[in-house]
Amino acid sequence: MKKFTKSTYINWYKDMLFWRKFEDKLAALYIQQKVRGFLHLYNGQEAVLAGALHAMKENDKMITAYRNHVQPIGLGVDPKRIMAELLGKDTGTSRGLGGSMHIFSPEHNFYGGHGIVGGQIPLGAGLAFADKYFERDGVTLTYFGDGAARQGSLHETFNMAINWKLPVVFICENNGYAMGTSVERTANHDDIWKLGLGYEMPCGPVDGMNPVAVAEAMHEAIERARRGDGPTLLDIKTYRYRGHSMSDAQHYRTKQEVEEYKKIDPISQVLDVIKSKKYASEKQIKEWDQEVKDKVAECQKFAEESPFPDKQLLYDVVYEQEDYPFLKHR
Ligand SMILES: Cc1ncc(C[n+]2csc(CCOP(=O)(O)OP(=O)(O)O)c2C)c(N)n1
Ligand SMILES: [Mg+2]
Repeated sequence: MKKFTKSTYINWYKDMLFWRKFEDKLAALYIQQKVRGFLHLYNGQEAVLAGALHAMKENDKMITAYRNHVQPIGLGVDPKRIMAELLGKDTGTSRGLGGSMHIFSPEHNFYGGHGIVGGQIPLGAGLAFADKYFERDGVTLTYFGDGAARQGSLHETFNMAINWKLPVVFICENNGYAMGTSVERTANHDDIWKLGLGYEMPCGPVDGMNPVAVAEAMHEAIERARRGDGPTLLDIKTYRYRGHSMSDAQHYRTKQEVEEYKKIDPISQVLDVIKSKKYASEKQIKEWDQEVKDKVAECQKFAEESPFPDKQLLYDVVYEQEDYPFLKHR
């Protein structure tokens, strides 16, 4: 695996801070009703992405649920286009037609962006199947929440994926809650990784607040898949600071609980390493913070100044099949 060097920590700090501030800006734009519909933010979970990117290689793919704005940024999609998508603009990744939950960019190996809980789990195995079938190098990182772990589709997919030794890593981003329901309330035990045991699938828990721990676990799982030894299930214990979505009043948890997790915040942990190892001066850190702010402002400016798509686009992206059998009965 690539080593954890000074530049690893510096890049992690700058990237994770950018992702967080980018999403803080989205929250503000949501309150101004410039972002419409649902908005599920990633604040607190950034180490899960930072660690994964460290372990991924060029042809590896990612698929996730609706908490999906920063993963494509990590994979190289222009963040200006993502913000534009959220504002429904023509310059967005899907010309403004997908919105928050549906970021998609196969050119960057990002396959969405899925609103049906657990719906992306079989799709992720399908992407991995295609790579195996066509003898292409590539591992698919398939993310889902703790709430999706009890879906039947997960079990059907696990069975096939281990049986066929598909090059996939199943990653449960266990943030403790499915909307307002805690993991403890939905099952007999809260160690989701144990679901892998029944399939004899390598599995285990991972500290999701620390990008080093995530990168190490991901590396092992990704390389296992790449050499043909099949899937792994990682139960990455993380936490989201914001509500499930912007319309969540959060009556199901206490403010103290959120504060406890902020003490082990991934960005602060990385910054502590930078400071203790003297990788950068206070002045340098302040400059990075300013760079991040400017970059977010640039995204906002681009998104706000972009036009909405022309109404004609609505007619271009739906179709009526002339010989559809039921049409003649209307
Ligand atoms: C099949 C299905 N059932 C219910 C919902 C409504 N719903 C949206 S998000 C969610 C909770 C999912 O929680 P989790 O998988 O833990 O993901 P997190 O939001 O914590 O990232 C539910 C029940 C849905 N979108 N799809
Ligand atoms: Mg959850």
